Amino acid sequence: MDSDSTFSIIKPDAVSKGYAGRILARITDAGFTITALRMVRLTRQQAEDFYYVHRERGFYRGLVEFMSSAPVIVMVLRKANAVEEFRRLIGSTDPACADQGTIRADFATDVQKNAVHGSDSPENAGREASFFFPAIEIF
Ligand code: 3AN
Repeated sequence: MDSDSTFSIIKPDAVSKGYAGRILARITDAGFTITALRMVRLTRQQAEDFYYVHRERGFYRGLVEFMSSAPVIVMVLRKANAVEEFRRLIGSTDPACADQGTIRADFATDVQKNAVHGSDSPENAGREASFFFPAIEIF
């Protein structure tokens, strides 16, 4: 995956509260193109595998539980400098610290139920996108 793509998840909290449409509008209004999208309910095993890098962290069990608790929307997004631009759009991990007008400031509940995921590097974006989408399903 090139550096102009990133991977995102609209998390169970935001999907359950009916925020998905408004979050997608924020994303496309900010100039991102959606190049892949699907709604999926993660199994516990899939959530464990996706967040494997965090397996030693105290919040790992709770995170796996939360991410497999209800459907999510997974997607690949395209824009120049996508990873950095998207992380700016979503704001800090903890919504209490997120800048005004960011997606997490407006839609997240707390540091775990923080509405959206955005990849932290182009390498991880490629790894995370391929976890959900074969190359033929990324337009
Ligand atoms: P980000 O998603 O902003 O890159 P990471 O990669 O540090 O943040 O954390 C991955 C996910 O783990 C977060 N999106 C959040 O759901 C959860 N998380 C991170 N820090 C905490 C924490 N201190 N307590 C509970 N959950 C957390």
